[in-house]
Amino acid sequence: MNKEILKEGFKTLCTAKAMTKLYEDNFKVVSKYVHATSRGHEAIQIAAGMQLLPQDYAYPYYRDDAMLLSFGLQPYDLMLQLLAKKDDPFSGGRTYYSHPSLRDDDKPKIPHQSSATGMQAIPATGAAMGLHYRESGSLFMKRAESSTSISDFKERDSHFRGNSIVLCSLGDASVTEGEIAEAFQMAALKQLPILYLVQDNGWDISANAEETRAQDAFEYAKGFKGLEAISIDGANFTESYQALEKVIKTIREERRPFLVHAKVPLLNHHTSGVRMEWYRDDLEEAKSRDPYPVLKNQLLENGFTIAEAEFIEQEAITKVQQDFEKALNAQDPKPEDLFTHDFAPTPIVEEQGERAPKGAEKVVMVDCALFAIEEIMTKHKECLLYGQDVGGRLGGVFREAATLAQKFGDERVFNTPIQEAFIVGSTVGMSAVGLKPIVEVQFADYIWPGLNQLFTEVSRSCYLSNGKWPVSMILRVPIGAYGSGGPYHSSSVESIVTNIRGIKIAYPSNGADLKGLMKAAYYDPNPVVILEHKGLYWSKVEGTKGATSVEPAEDYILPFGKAWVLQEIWKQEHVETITIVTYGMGVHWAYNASGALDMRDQIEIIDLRTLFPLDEATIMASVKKTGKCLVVTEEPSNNSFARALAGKIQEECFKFLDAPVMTIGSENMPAIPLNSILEQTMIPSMEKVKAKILELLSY
Ligand SMILES: Cc1ncc(C[n+]2csc(CCOP(=O)(O)OP(=O)(O)O)c2C)c(N)n1
Repeated sequence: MNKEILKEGFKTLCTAKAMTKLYEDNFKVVSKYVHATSRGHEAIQIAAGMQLLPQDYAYPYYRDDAMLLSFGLQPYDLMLQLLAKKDDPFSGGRTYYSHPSLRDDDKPKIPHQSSATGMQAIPATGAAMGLHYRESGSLFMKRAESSTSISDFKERDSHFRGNSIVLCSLGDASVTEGEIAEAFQMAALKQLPILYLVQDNGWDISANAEETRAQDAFEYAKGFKGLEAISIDGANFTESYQALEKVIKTIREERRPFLVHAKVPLLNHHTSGVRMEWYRDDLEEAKSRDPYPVLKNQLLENGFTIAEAEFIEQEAITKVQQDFEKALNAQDPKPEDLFTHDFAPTPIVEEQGERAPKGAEKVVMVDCALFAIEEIMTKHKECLLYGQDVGGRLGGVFREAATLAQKFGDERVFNTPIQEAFIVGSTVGMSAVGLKPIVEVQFADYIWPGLNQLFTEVSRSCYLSNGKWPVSMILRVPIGAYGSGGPYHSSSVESIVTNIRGIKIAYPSNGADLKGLMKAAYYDPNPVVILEHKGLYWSKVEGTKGATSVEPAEDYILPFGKAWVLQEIWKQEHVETITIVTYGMGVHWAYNASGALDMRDQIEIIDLRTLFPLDEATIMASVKKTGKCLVVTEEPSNNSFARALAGKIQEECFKFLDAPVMTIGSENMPAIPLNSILEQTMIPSMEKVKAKILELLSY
């Protein structure tokens, strides 16, 4: 074993160990915010961390403070997060100790990962999938065509040429999470360059291995053909270093996934809040496996003197103490720091290009989306499209991706297994390696397994990394009821999605808007969900011809947050007027209802186009003019986005209102039944909207 490596490893272990001790000695001060330390896990963490390179991507978990030190971070850096200080290099005081996110040139890249156990496996595997795609060669061939700046790519090139790998670090108990299976499946299926490092201390929190698993991670990995696994003593630095050296070399060269199962003792508390003395019955045995004396002995066996080892340790202790004193005096964030980096700035702020070119054909809404994506993919090699059944054989169950695989190849347009969590969460990693994925869940009804990733990983990455890792992705979601889709192919989900902060949401009512918004979404550096009503895709539903549009030109782009007043009226003194605020299918119900009532000059209709950002200025100005307002939604109205909006309108326009702001939506039943009579009874219609308009007008 190389002496410098041993020395470096020992120094880092002593530093991490000294930090645990210092945190215990200063418990009152440091336990204001929760923390967990690596004590007992140091050897494997350091052995892994020392062998990663700046072009690699690392997803450490909350116990990996020793790994962070081995990347070159200083105790001071970590203590700034421990104390949630403003200059915490990871999150600016926003997230817990040892929850890193970093983009330093000289260190492995650390995309944001959440505090939810195991959930980083999917983003990490997404990053490996991104590397896999980049290495396929299709990206760089015609790079000059891309509108992404060349210097941007040059900067990234140094990371992608050669042989980056991804490290995903996990605790043993997190491996029983269902999402881990999705990640392993994809890594094995696509032979991705990722190392899953499982640190097995035999404990969940207080639940132990006997209670929580039928097999350990090493045995579990055997079920994934193509995922090679080894099991090692993670408390032995030399064994860990050498085993990882081989594994990492193999991944770098052969581009395939590995799982390293490292057995370690947990020698400190689970976290500062859950103390070992409350429930641990194995502490004596655990102490007998302490990695510290093992590594110290390895130093001595390799020619270091006791005095040299003690000197290294003493230096580490002194440094930790000094850094702590410095960190204690560091500044806290200011109240105004709360408000930064919820989103990265988008360049798309104005409507541009030709919306209705002369002589262009009228096309259905589904094709407007398809053509938008085709134009994007032609221009941008970093754009990929994946989801269930979107590949060449079918091109999407709505043919919304038809011909794309044929045009752009199976590397860029591909089917995924039925893994909504992976589809959504992998975009975090894809985006981290510089790609721009467009993904789909097949129906809004099946967004639920993906919602965890959308909320936990996708939506918070920009904010919690203090702006370092915005996630650029588009999630297409076919939504809405029509033609007896039944309880699992009809649901609306916008109230759930709009409750997730950190994402943008479009819900267009027509093809031209969909095309323009798709373009804006692509150039937006933030995550975007596009809700696409299935009943509008082909304008087959009666009264939805308006969703068909002259296809906008390639340069047409429609910014988020600009509503469309599709039916505008004058302010009137002697006639009752109302504003209808709506989106998606509601736009067609409202428009047809106002026509059927012959009240087009009494009813102003606002199509929101995007639910977030929301064009409140246009809404409020209209309601102040008309004096009455109806919000139309397809969702069951209780506790909905529409109700919340109605409340907000009421609050802001109260003095101008002649009636309460009203809402119409579906009936408040748990599901949309299959039977067509029941379906019609459940959801709104032009007739129901008509009746509601009359009720409001006569209030
Ligand atoms: C999804 C999720 N569920 C529950 C928790 C609460 N929790 C935090 S740590 C932990 C135990 C994790 O054990 P393991 O993965 O083995 O890591 P260790 O702490 O032992 O290193 C639990 C249940 C969480 N953070 N995320």
